[in-house]
Amino acid sequence: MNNFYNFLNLLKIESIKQQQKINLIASENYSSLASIIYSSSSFINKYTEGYPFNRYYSGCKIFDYFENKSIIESQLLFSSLFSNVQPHSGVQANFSVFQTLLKKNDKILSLDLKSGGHLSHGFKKNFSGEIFEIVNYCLDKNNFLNYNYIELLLKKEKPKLIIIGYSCYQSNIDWNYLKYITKKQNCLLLSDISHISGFICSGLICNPIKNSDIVTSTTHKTLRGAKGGIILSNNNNYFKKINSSVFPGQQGGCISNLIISKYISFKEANNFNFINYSKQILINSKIMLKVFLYRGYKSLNLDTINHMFVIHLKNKFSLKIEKQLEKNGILINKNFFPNDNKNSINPSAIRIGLSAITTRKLKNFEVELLSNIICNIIENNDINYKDKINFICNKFPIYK
Ligand code: DSN
Repeated sequence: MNNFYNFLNLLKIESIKQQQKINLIASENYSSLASIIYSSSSFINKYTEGYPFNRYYSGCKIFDYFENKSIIESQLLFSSLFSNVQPHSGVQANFSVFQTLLKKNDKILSLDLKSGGHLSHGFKKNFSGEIFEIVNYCLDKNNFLNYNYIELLLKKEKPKLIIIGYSCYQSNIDWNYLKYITKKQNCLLLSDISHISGFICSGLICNPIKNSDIVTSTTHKTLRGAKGGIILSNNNNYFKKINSSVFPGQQGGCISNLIISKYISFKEANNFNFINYSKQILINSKIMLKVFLYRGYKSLNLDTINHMFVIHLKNKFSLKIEKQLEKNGILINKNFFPNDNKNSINPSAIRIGLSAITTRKLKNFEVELLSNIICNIIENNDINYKDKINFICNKFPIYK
């Protein structure tokens, strides 16, 4: 009994912590109360192996209805002909795509981890790096994609698949041109839009669905939903194969309660208010980056077209800065800078994302204030902004 109450206490402490911190972690956000309620519904008890109207257990009728709704809503949201909403995560979505398109030892061309690639895009300690042959492209000296260089690698290496989509890229991606050069070389194109899917369904970043063989995304970053993954495609050669790669290829039963919760977030994102939300993230992100640049910091580029940017810390240690900011109530994550010669525990940069604080409705004035506070903390480790951050957090509650 005692333990039970302690657990409840820990949950309460976590909620209070979330409320009392400014969260600038680019891969996090706050899903709506509706989405939380559905994610903790009684479907947590239900096994639902299979697909709508074709399950391996009985009693799935109501879930069939919800999964179908979730599929249709995500297709509407991303203008896709096919959607699989079952992947437990973005990594599992990517692995299902690999299983659909590739065989063991096939060659993948992907951005290296330090330049903004993802673990599941072929990092050598990840399963993707173990079972496929990985060739990396990197960014040019100004930290932009270099399409000529990618084309050269496509010709030289003849990969079976190229992965486009990154964990910290601030600039536009020319998917039309990428489709053109990959088709010429008979290379398949996977777009992993995990970080920017909210911008894509808001129409602020172009939708790569027509230019990609398959698209994957997580559902909890700019899309602001329950934690999970999704796979989309317009190529009907793959629909059946993707489904069988997800189940039974990669997973058994899906997490039913989260699929219903995903439906709620797709529905919420399919709304004019969500477009305004995405527009405000972009405004906030540009304001904060501008302050950093004005204060003499270097970012990947001089602008950002999405919710995030990376800041080089010059001679400071990111591990120390992360702790200094957290002590003052601000959460960020340490990040590599392209060609970083430091290790992943203490890389040269930090990554900042504005989606979570925009959900809390912080706008231009507060974001500029906060940006200067962050720079002051980075530059002076004795400074104390705890009260100010507390004040901002109280003024902008996560849930009203
Ligand atoms: N590593 C996560 C991110 O922060 O981008 C994605 O898995």
